Order: sequence, then structure tokens, then C-alpha cells
Amino acid sequence: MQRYSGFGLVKHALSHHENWQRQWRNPTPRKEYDVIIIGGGGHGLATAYYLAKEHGITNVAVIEKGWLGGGNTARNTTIVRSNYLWDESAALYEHSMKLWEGLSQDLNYNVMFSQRGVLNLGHTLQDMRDIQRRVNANRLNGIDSEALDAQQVQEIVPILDCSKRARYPVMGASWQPRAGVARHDAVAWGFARGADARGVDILQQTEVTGFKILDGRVVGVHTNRGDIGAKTVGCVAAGNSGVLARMAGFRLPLESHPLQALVSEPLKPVLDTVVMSNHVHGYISQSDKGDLVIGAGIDGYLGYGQRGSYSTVEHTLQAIVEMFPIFSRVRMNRQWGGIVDTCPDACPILSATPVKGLFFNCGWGTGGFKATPGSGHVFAATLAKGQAHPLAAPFSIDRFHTGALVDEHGAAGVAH
Ligand code: FAD
Ligand code: PYC
Repeated sequence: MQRYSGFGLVKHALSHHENWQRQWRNPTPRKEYDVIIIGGGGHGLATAYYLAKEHGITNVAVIEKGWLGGGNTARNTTIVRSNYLWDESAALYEHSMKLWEGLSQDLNYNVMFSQRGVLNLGHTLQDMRDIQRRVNANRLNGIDSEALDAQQVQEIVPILDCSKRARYPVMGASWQPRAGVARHDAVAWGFARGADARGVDILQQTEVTGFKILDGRVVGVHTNRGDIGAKTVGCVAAGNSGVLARMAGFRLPLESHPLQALVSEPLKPVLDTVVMSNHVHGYISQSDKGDLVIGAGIDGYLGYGQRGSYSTVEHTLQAIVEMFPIFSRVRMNRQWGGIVDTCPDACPILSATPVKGLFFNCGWGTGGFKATPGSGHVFAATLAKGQAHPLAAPFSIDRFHTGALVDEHGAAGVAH
């Protein structure tokens, strides 16, 4: 892996990018791999990276129908936190948080993880009871979490309207200081470069169109570039997971909805933390470039159009202006949508399937970016050993039969 000296960095900054080394190869698909990962988003690439790094499994292909990180990895608003209510999910997201804390060093790639803290606001007595309950649960799990009153919130975010005349006055918040944001592209690129350097083939513009299944066991995939054999297949296709499950002959308890985000024109630094409100229903942070990064809940209908409807945009911006009247005249630059795969309990699926050798990692819905390293880490172990990693075990598809759901709607951050 190439490392640049200070001199090297200056030389490259002044060059026209000639002779730059490619960060990953563009290989021709082999006939067969030990493991195929479907989906070159952050989760798929992280899975391939940890398979190679931690388990020495390098005869691996990541198959991506578009370009790397062009799905929800590129479309999300990059909030990273681990303040989930139940032990099972708190353990998984906190595992991820610990990996985030060393990720730039591990990948030798700056993923710009900025632990600027996340506030989840409370506007009613019931909000404040829920916040206190979740903070208590977090602390019992060793997760940094505090319940703040309105005055403490105001000290952290002076531009937030914490006055009594607000329509939904801020009563307090939960506060996770180690939470924050990261640079989404860099996460995909860092994992891709690390995986490629260890021998993983990254196959872009390659779409999986079906599965080769023999006597109930997966033996490969059909693609638009021909059939490719595999001993094990991990499907990490986010909003397209339901489509891929159908190709393999089973159904998953998932709904696919658009989730939108917006960015404003760039402003001077005014907001140095992340503010989320489930009640007024909008969230906001400021990127290092200066734009305000804004979102709210899913669009209520099912679909695969990566756009969303205008009424959700209007509602989202009403919520932001309600909380931050100071932003009422800021202009929005761009809006987009991504397709999120939501489960009935707002928790992911990390699981074996009815087809032997075929595993699914999906259902992260509106909140999987924060889980990228942790999800890849435990899914790699699951694929390598052929059985669930202990942190993945509670998230098996079986829970929809046994009833052992892990309901995280309250901690999901955005309504769905
Ligand atoms: P993706 O990045 O979508 O990767 C899946 C890949 O599979 C895609 O690249 C796709 O092209 C590929 N694929 C699909 N079908 C096939 C096929 N047949 N053949 C080959 N390849 C295929 N989470 C947070 O934690 N914090 C946030 O602030 C946050 N904000 C969000 C805001 C928005 C607007 C959206 C849409 C999502 C947000 N999320 C957030 C959720 C988060 O983006 C996702 O949970 C996470 O990025 C999923 O990562 P992934 O790698 O599984 O999916
Ligand atoms: O899971 O924290 C989250 C989140 C914020 C915005 C979308 N998802």
C-alpha cells in the first residue's frame, strides 16, 4: 500500500494527477471464488476487507451492479452513533463505534470520522421519559450517554430555538459525545482499497441476475458478464435485498421505501454537532464543506425510485425552520433519495437463509451507515465460519418466527 511523504503530497497536489496509482484493480471475473459478496456498498466492501484481513480468505469477489458506494453509502447523511435501547443492538452498534474509532488508522485512509456529538431532542414529558430510559440502558451497556435539560442543550447549540415560545419547546435531549459523522465516499474507498490490496476482486458494472442452486445449496450466481461459481455467497444489497431474495426463491420481511436528504448552499461554520428531533421530525448537521445536511423520515409508499416526494421535503424543512428560525432564508442546493430496506422491528437481518451457503446482510433501513465497519466485521466472521457471530445471532431471520424481535423504532432516529 502506497504511503506518501510530505514532499510526495505536495508534488501530487501540484500535478495534474498523471501517474497516479489506481486505488483498486479492474479485474476480469474468475470462474469461481470461495466467497462472492453481492453489493459494493460500504457493508459489502467492509465484509470483503475483514474476510481477507481477519480470516485470510482472499479468493473473494465483490460484485456491484453500478459503481462502488453508489447506493445508500453515497446517499446517506453519515450520522454515526451507538445509543440503541436493547442490549443486542447496543452491542452491535457499539462494536461498530469502536471500529470507527480506529478505522482511519486501520485502513491508512482518512475516513474523516468526526466525533462531534449527537443530540436527540425531547419536546414532551413522554419524550423525556423515553430519553431517560434509553440513557440508563446505554450507560448499563457502557455506552457514553447523558440526559440534558434545555439549558444544557442551549449551551451546546446556541442557534437552536430553546425558548418557551417555540411551538414544540425543547425540554431536553439525550447526548452522545462520541457520536458524530464521517465521510461516506471515503469509507467505501478505504475498504475497497484495503480489500483489493489483499487480493479481493472488485467487479463493478456487474449485475447479479440470479442464483445457481443445486440440491438446496448455492453454487454460484448468474450475472450480466456470465456465470460465476462460489462456495459461499453473502448478499449485502440494501434496498434491493427483497429482489435478490425472490431470485433465490424465498421472501424476506422487508419493505423498500425512499428516504430523502437535502443539502443547502455552503455556510460559514455555525453548527458543530448533530441535532435530531423525532418529534418535530427533522435532523441536521453541517458538513466540513459548510453545507447543511438535512433529512427526516421515509416517504410512506413502497418503491425503487431514488427520488421521493415533494411533500416530505416541505415537511422536513418546516421542521428545521421550526427548530432553527435562523436558517429560514438558507437556500437548498440539492435533494435526493435512497431506497432503504426496513424490517418490522427496525433492526437488521444478518442471517443464514433457507438456501445452504447463502447468507443475507440487510434490513439496516434508515440507520446502517453507522454500522458499516461492525456489520462487515461480524458478517465476515459469519461467512468464514458458516455460523452466526455472537453479535449477529440475535438478528437471524428466525426471529420473525420465534417472535424474539428487537424493537428499535424508538432509537431509529427517523420515523419508519
Ligand atoms: P448500499 O450502499 O446501498 O450498497 C448496496 C449495493 O448493492 C449498491 O451499491 C447496489 O448497487 C448493489 N446491488 C443491488 N442489487 C445488486 C445486484 N443485483 N447485483 C449487484 N449489485 C447489486 N444510516 C446511518 O447510520 N446514518 C445516517 O445518517 C443515515 N442517513 C441516511 C440518509 C438517507 C437519505 C438514506 C437513503 C439512508 C441513510 N442511512 C443512514 C442508511 C444507510 O445509508 C444504509 O443503511 C447503509 O448505507 C447501507 O449500506 P449498504 O452497503 O448495505 O448499502
Ligand atoms: O440512524 O442516526 C440515524 C439516522 C439519521 C438519519 C438517518 N438515519
